[in-house]
Amino acid sequence: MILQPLLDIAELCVRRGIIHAVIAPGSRSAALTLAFARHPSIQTKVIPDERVAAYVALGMAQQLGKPVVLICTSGTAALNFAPAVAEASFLGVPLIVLTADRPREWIHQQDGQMIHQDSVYGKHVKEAATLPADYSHADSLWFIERTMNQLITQAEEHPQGPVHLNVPIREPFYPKPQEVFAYGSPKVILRSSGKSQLPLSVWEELLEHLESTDRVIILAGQQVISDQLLITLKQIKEELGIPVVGEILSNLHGNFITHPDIFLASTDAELLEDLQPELVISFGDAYVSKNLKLFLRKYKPRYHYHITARRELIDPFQTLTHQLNLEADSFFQELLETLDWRSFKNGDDEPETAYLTQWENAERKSLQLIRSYFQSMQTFTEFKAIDEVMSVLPEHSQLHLANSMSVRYANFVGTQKRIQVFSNRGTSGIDGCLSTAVGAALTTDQLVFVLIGDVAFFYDRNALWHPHVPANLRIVLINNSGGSIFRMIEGPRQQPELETFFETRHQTSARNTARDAGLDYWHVDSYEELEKSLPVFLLDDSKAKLLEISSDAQVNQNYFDQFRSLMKGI
Ligand SMILES: Cc1ncc(C[n+]2csc(CCOP(=O)(O)OP(=O)(O)O)c2C)c(N)n1
Repeated sequence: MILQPLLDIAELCVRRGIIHAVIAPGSRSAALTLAFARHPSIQTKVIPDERVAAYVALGMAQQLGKPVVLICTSGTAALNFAPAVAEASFLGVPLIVLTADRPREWIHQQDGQMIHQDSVYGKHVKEAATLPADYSHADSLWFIERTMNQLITQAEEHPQGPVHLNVPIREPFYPKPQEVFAYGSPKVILRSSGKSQLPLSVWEELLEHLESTDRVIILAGQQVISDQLLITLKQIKEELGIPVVGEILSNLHGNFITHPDIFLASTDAELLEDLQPELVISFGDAYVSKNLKLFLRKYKPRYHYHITARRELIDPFQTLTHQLNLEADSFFQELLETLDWRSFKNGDDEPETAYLTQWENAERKSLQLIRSYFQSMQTFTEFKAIDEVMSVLPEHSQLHLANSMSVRYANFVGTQKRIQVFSNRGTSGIDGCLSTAVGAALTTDQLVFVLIGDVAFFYDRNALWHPHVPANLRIVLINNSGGSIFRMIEGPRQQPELETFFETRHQTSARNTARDAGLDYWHVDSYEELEKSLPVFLLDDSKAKLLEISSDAQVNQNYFDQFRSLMKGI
């Protein structure tokens, strides 16, 4: 039966500029599926594995900066969206999750595909609502329209995030041939808010703190950064002598300090004291570097301002003194203009750069260290193989870094190129790294590279099991036959259970997966083979590709240990 209000949900999404939907098949959700599938302005992708579908939607929404709709049937289908919903929540990605449900009087009545779906995602959605199972009363229609407008607004407002609409549907599920299938005219209700302004006293206090010390750093967490903000940060560095520090996931693209994970591993207390800030201004999301966290927790700044739209106080270094609910672009622009004007007024032409020089020296030493480490390495290791791959990535491509060692190795190597780098660091799960990259590749024309370990890859193999695998996807599979991170970190590596209980060693190759999914495939285990395959792997042609790089876990461990002791001596 056609449920007009559900057709109108699709129409409302279009009216609010939401035109992408990822659908996992099911019968109870048929009304939702048809509403979105038949709408001429909506682009749909059908993905049977709900966990994959949700991560693909996450990858798409992250690219678009707009919500993507996710649809599934009732029961455990809805639970399988949960990992990606949690990631979207912590990463700040907008998703509109529509789950079909049985009407609530059927719970515990031994009917199939029925679980507790009300608020099934808990605190991982910005808002959740369940519709009444009645689609005819005028008040129901008013509620549905208003609620859907509210959910879209919630998903889009910063910090963006997922929202959930649970939709109880009674049989019959499918329209009869003679039924009229026509979209209505749902009302768009917009909620708007003005630009938030910092109270003058807070602004004055910040300026006072800034002007009382030369030891200020700007710290950039994970984010997609705007070109305008990059220009502003460069000016802040050059005109005010303030170091701008980040990681590969901060997307600073050269010119800044991006290897703190190397030089902050140093055991030289004098160096670390020299780098200790008085004032930190941070923005963006999570950091990969443990060394950065340990450094700031030990060498604490006196003041720490964090710029974010989030309501929770965010204090990963246990140093937070102020959190400002502002947009980073305009905040740093205003900061630059104000400080420039004040130093001009005071006749300070040249900025004090001694502190900046200390950070830049540490950065330079880190780059020298990693270059000479790779130059002297003849043996085949995954770390150097990753360096070689990263050195040939084309400008204006994307790099998705899977959790585990991939994101860590890549953070050590870094990049100076204009490559957008992404990673599921909201919750750091290994379960949807490939699917997220597939979603991104479906949404951009750029080449999308994903650097991924074998456990994360095989775990998420269904990312390639649907008809939408895009030609611009390039998978670099770092196969060391297990979860090697466990032999890199203190704790598991010392246990006799390492291989069986932590690494989960295996002998699986991706050859058959590549064949099943119709990907071009190469397997390499030497630098010669890697160099030979890279030019073809990089070709921007009509087929997705998988490059499997095999290496020995013990050898990788030995060389990584060597790198670690080099870092300590920096
Ligand atoms: C969903 C989920 N389950 C378990 C973990 C814990 N975990 C972190 S890394 C890892 C192993 C990853 O192995 P692999 O992808 O081969 O990468 P490598 O360690 O070899 O770099 C595991 C199981 C996790 N992060 N996410």
